[in-house]
Amino acid sequence: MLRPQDTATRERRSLTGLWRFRADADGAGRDARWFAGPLPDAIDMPVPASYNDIVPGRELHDHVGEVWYQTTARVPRGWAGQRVVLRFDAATHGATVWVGDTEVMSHQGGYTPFEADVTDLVAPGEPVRVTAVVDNRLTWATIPPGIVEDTPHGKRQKYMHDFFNYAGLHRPVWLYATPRTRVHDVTVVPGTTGDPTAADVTGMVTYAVEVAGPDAGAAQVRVRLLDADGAEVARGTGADGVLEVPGVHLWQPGEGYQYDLVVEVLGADAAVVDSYLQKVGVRTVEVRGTEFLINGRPFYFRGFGMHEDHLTRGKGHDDAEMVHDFELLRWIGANSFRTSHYPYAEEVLDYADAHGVVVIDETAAVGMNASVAAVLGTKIDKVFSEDAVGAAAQAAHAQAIRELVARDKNHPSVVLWSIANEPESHTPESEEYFKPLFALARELDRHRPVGFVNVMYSQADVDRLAKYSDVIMINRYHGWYANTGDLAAAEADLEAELRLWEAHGKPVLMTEYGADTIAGLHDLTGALWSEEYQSELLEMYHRVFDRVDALQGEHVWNFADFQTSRGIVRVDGNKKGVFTRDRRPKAAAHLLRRRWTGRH
Ligand code: BDP
Repeated sequence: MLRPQDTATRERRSLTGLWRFRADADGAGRDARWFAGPLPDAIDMPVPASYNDIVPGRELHDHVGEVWYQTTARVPRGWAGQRVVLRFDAATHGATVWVGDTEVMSHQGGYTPFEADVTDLVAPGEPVRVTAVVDNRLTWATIPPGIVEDTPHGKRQKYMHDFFNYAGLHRPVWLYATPRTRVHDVTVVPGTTGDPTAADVTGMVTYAVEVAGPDAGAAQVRVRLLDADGAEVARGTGADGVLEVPGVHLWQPGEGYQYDLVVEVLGADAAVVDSYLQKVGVRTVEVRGTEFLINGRPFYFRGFGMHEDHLTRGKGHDDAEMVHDFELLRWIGANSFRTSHYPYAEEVLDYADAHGVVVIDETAAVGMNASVAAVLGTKIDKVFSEDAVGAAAQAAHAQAIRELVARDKNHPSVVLWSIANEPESHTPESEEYFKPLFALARELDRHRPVGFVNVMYSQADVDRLAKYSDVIMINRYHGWYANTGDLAAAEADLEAELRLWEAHGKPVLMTEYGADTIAGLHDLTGALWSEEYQSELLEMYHRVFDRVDALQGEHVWNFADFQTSRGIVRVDGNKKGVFTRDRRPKAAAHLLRRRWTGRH
């Protein structure tokens, strides 16, 4: 799905700012038609932001069910005759939207965009009322899954994953205008002829353009590829084709060189009807034996599993926080991260593209594991069954994969899809559930490797899903959840385990390793939760990593401390960050910086 843009033929208006807001725990608003007029008894709520921590107290923090958002926007006068679209970059986890009194769309899935053509419902120059009801409930039909319990004390949301169920309008909302006949979608697949490591490489950019609208049938497509200085390096006509770029400037880790593909729809008189600008990074990705190759060269992942998580705003996108997080990644010497455990804001991927940061892009399929759930305090009997994660979840999961690939397919930073984090993967039921989902991801994108992240409860000797993955991604907590405090035993077990995974003959990535650490707690006797223990544990892992050839990457869990649900194994959230929640370094940050940059 294309992002809104300002071009010669397109214009967008951001609806971010303060919206009117009201919680609706009893679900009264739909019957009472709260969309049909000014939202009654509303408070101010910033968009984008999670609503949970804006108001002090438990009520909104622990709210289960629907909340209402409303704003009024004026449609620019200049949009007369254009097609007008209303787009939400995300509503977590589901939403229904009205324009004026008319319901225009519903969407499930908290981290991907959705939009509706509202041309007939708006008048250029006039104000329009936009109302959205957003539902934070997680059930056995949602990704991620959860359980809503009706108790004598009210509704309670249980979930099996380890991050707080922040909700609301987390990303920008847009009104935008396009010509009626327009570029509907663009797909680019970059490649090279021959060896991408050669001195003079020819880039091959395969493109496909979809045109929609009343005159789509007669429309012509023209594409021009411009280099970063604006010079045209290739052009093509027709809705699809291949552009050759001799002496191509490759996109690479650490250098986010991108071309601009100017896509134009031409009318009968060859006049430009619509133009859209698609960034293109030319790079190749390949798994060969135990190596992960970017542009034909082995790439070793250094970085983190992260979270979209900040004080006050929760999962709300913010450019200042985003750029600061990327600057911290640069400071520490990270070259990559995983969008654990859901698709991040598109702004994040754009930034990664532009700065050569490598991304493992993950769906929101997390918490499909009874053993992990038990550690976090929720008991479930059988995860993969019709009473829990069954056909309904699988359909939602397939849709989540479709929407992720549709949104992120053109990002050069994305080199690997992760279709789930830590599902149970040793039972026949889990294999039956996942087999079609791996096939779907491969069918949707034939050019990127696909994998999932394995959990410690489904080790190499029993796991049934690694065979469907191009890359082995594992999260391991030797020295924390296993061999707690005993780093010598942990070191032996970790190495033994990695040797088993190595036998698969595929690249192995450690996608999580770490220890909870209270910033400022110091101890010289190996005390858990101390800054010293976190550093010692990471050093132990690094010794092992440097002995195992198939190991192609290390992502520490986590970049920063983050909020979770209440529980006796969490102290104001998960403290495995190497930065605190307000981004101050723990001792481990300096250790990682030394390892990853060679600086002392
Ligand atoms: C893994 C999960 C991650 C948790 C982490 C932990 O993938 O979401 O936060 O462990 O326990 O199970 O800290």
